[in-house]
Amino acid sequence: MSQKTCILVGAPVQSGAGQPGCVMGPAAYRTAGLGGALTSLGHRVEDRGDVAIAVPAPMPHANDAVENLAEFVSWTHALTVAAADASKDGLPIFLGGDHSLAAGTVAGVAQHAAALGQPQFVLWLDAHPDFHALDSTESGHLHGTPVAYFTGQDGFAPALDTPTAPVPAENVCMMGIRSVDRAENLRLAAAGVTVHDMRAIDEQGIAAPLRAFLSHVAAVNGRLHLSLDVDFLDPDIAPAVGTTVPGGATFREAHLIMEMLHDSGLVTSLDLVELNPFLDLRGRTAKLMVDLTASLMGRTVLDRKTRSY
Ligand code: 5AB
Ligand code: MN
Ligand code: MN
Ligand code: MN
Repeated sequence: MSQKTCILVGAPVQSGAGQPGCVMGPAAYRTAGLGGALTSLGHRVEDRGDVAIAVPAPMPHANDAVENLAEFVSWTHALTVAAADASKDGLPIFLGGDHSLAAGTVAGVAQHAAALGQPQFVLWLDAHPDFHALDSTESGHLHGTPVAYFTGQDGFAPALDTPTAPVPAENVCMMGIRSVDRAENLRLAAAGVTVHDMRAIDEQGIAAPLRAFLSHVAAVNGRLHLSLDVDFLDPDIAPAVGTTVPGGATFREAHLIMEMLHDSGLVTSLDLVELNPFLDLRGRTAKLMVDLTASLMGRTVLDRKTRSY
């Protein structure tokens, strides 16, 4: 197993969600033992603490539904810088915070990939595609917009410029999708994002489509960002999220993805998002997210090297 330097970056963002609680996410991951789980696997861990923003002046938008736009803009700028920086020093793990943080984290890691001359890919594990722009969101909750932003779709100007290194929509692979709004559906098809919804996973399992995606990333020497939304998981095993949708990934499907990702050696950055500890049951969702991260970073049931068969 290759030893990595894991850089923990807290992103206590909750301005993009419909209800408060995600601000407690970074503390919950630390409490659930994320750092210790990584060091026990032989990795180096550097915890950079939490990113913070100054309280910004409100920013109105033509779409009246939009909430907390100024906070979204400030977080996106701050996290783009933090992510580009951390990428230089190791494998960043962003402790969310709601999913609006991925507008910044993915823009930042993609900037670093562009500097290295490598293509950036994103594996998006979520019940939702988060593919609204500011003009199409109906809820106004900006955690529903980050993929549209970091793939450079229209509908963010003049609040935000297009990222300096947008991720091509064809480099985004989504799994677990089971709640898509009409405007997102139209835009996803036009942009060419690969979407494996839960129906496809029911029919094919997760291994075949994941293997196909990973061999493509490897073939073009790509860097891979994993964005893991708690609501990708079935709410029965992961209740601590504000946007539960029934019929999510099982415990084993989620672990198998992490195990295959570990074996691929391709993951270069990670978001853990949407954990709302206020909604958790005795820390079980926080602990599950830590265990999934441990699988991603090399924890196995059997040590392959010492297997006797
Ligand atoms: B999450 C919805 N599409 O726009 C909207 O949890 C849900 O980061 C967004 O995936 C869910 O409000 C955002 C209905
Ligand atoms: Mn999401
Ligand atoms: Mn979601
Ligand atoms: Mn959510």
